[in-house]
Amino acid sequence: MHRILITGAAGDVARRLRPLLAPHYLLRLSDVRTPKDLAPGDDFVEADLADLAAVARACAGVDGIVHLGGHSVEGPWDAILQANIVGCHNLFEAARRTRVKRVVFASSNHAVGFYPRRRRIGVDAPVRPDSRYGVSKAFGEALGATYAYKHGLRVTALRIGNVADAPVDQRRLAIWISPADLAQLVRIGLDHPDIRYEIFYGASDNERAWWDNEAAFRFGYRPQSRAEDFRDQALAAQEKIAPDRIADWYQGGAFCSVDYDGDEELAER
Ligand code: 15L
Repeated sequence: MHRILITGAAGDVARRLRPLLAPHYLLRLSDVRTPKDLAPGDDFVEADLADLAAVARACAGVDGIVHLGGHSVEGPWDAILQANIVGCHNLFEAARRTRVKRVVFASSNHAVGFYPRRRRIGVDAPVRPDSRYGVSKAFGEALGATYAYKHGLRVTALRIGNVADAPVDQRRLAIWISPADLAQLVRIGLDHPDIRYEIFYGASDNERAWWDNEAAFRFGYRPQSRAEDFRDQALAAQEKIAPDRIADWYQGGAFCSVDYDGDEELAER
């Protein structure tokens, strides 16, 4: 991979990833808003993901795409529909039309958020989205598989936990990923010769992990960061958060408890 496009370039994850990817690729950036830290000479194409022609202009001439764009938390259906359903379809379709070779799609742990924390899941577990946002990420994973097997794109979906400099609470001790480890996974998706369609969990080397990331390890992922190194500060921060029966039970946390009117009895498996 030589020239890559990063969508959602004005967002927080892109801000952390850009300096880690810049030594290895020529970066083109795209977003609906201009990144605050854009430097003179940066290759930036403004594009709304809901506008296929604009997305195709952003994709023209790149070898690979890191698709971070879209709505990054739960939101009203129309916002999710435009940014993450229509927008994700436009991204894959524009990639196909402009003959991009690879897409790394930022999926999310919320595609499987309704598994209980006591259960360890691999990438083959059926999706259990915890929100409209989680459903849109499951949709993106499904779309990626279609474009991989039908149209020959090489696609990697990363079910990202939480990207930050350090885990900020107890749940994040299980799902945190450092920017450097995320960059490592992105680079596997962009460059590994055997990628056709893969799902990896975007997590660091976390003792409390709920996910079996064997698939990523097979492709050479060797996370360097460990959530447990930040245990004391994360647990101290947790003390200040009110207990929540639903959020504390399920992997997706508060995404599960918002609007919850499901069974009184929580899922054991
Ligand atoms: C996500 O998918 C979100 O993009 C991020 O903002 C966090 O909420 C993260 O999940 C999380 O689960 O902590």
